[in-house]
Amino acid sequence: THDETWWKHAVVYEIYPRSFQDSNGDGLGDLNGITQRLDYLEKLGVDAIWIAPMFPSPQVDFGYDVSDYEAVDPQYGTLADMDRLIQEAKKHNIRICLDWVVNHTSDKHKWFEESASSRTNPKADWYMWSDGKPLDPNAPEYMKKAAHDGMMPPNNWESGFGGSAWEWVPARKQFYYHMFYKQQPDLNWRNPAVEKAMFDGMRFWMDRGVAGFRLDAVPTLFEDPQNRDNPVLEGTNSQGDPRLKGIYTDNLPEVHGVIRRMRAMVETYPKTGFPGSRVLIGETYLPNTVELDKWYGGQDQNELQLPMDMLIGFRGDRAKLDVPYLRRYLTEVETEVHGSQPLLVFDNHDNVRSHDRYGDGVHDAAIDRAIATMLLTSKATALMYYGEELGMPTTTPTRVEDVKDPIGITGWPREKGRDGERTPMQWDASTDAGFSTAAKTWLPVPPNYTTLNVANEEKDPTSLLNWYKRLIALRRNTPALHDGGVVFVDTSNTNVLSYVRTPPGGAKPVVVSMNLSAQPQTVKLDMAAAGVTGTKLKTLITDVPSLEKNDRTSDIQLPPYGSL
Ligand code: TEU
Repeated sequence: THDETWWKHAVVYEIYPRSFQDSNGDGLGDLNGITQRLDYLEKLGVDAIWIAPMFPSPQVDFGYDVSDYEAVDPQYGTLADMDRLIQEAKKHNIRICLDWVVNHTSDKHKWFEESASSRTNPKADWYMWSDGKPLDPNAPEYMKKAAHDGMMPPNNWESGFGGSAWEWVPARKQFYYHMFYKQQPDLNWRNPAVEKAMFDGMRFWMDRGVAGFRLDAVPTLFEDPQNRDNPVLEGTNSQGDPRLKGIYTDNLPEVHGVIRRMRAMVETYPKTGFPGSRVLIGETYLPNTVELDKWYGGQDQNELQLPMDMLIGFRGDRAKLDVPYLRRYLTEVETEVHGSQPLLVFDNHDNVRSHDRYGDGVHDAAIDRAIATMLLTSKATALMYYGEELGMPTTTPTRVEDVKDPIGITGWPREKGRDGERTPMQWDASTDAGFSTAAKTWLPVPPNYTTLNVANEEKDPTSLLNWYKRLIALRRNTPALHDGGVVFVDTSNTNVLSYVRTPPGGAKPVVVSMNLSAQPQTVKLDMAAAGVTGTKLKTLITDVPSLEKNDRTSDIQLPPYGSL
């Protein structure tokens, strides 16, 4: 039934709870704030929200360091607030997905405190403990820096957030492994008790009506049991340490067993709340469709419904809307992974916003609309990030003393951290952009909030917000935009991305065309190449006023970054 596969073609909206809406004037967003904004989300047309971690946490990594998986951080509210959010969201037809941090816990989690207390306690094997090796004067600096009592880390593994991935604990005279900050010790997934504890936590939330999980940093669950050194590549990483190839720390095949068991557990768990399957979304960052296919479970389709690959766009990098590349990419995700449901994502809380990655400073508004067009006219499930629908800017701190993200503090000035993409949501032109009433918000509101905000965009028929709303509504009501095949046409044109979507069962095909260049283009749409003959076009949506009534398939004048 339609409900069974609600997550296919859905629009999933990521909320960074710290920055969405503050309901109690402390300068931090909270769960009641999200509840207050459900009307907005429903009108936008989202099917589900994914809330970044709102569990109790020392907030070293702003919630990605969880100290209790079965409660709510008092900064964000109470369990009763969460229950109410789930119930209220349901009235708005919105499902709630949680961010399940599977790779590691906080070092303040009671599991870790127990595990770190001795080598013999009942949780001694819940984390990745290892003896050190004697100090080697030729070892790289980052390994020597981690030495204690004349002992160095067991190998060269690096934390993704800088320095050695090993931290010494005097009580055990051993090191523990942390893929991220040292306050985020990695769990030992070879221990069945760990799997059980994490699955129990998922059941706790499913009982409360949660409709799915986004699995954080899931490719790094397993490490080489022999602790072999990762191969050293040329050059240095963003923290200035040697670059390594993570063959012994990343994407180990054992992870797929866990995911298969998790999928089966989630699927067979008694239904609560909403009809339809619960969804597993994976933060998988996959390099190619061969790897992507494995995370779906290949032929069996028994792993993640929605692994994300992020081939489009990446942290910090200025990116180009390269038409041949996009054509290849979209073809691959739609056709080469056993008919799986693709997931498209441009923005999240770890990467410079697409507005800034792709913007050229001249055509930013049209570029934002073209990105929305691509996101919402593919058959993919669309993952979007709060503020993306407004064209909110990335506001990176300019002084190290203002930085909140520890990556930015340790990496300054080479790496300025992720604060820029986490600024408060811009609701209106009042104090703190309507986000809060506090004298000081946790991150400053970008100065353009007085003009760029929800209230203004709601009033402006040409705004990005209204473009998103119209596209989401159109996609919902147009079978060709969410089912059936795709044929790319005019593939010799390297400036214009055009495709025909042909739904099964005789519904009308839809053609999408975007000029992804800064020069005007004359477009010819070879509909016959897509097997569509003898038709006149009828415009469904365009941001080019002169094409509102277009019925031609040739001689179409598309201005820079125009969408039809
Ligand atoms: O990110 C995992 C991840 O792969 C990061 O290394 C990401 O590449 C990095 O943030 C880019 O600078 C997840 C969360 O999304 C991130 O916010 C957390 O900090 C991280 O896990 C640790 O839990």
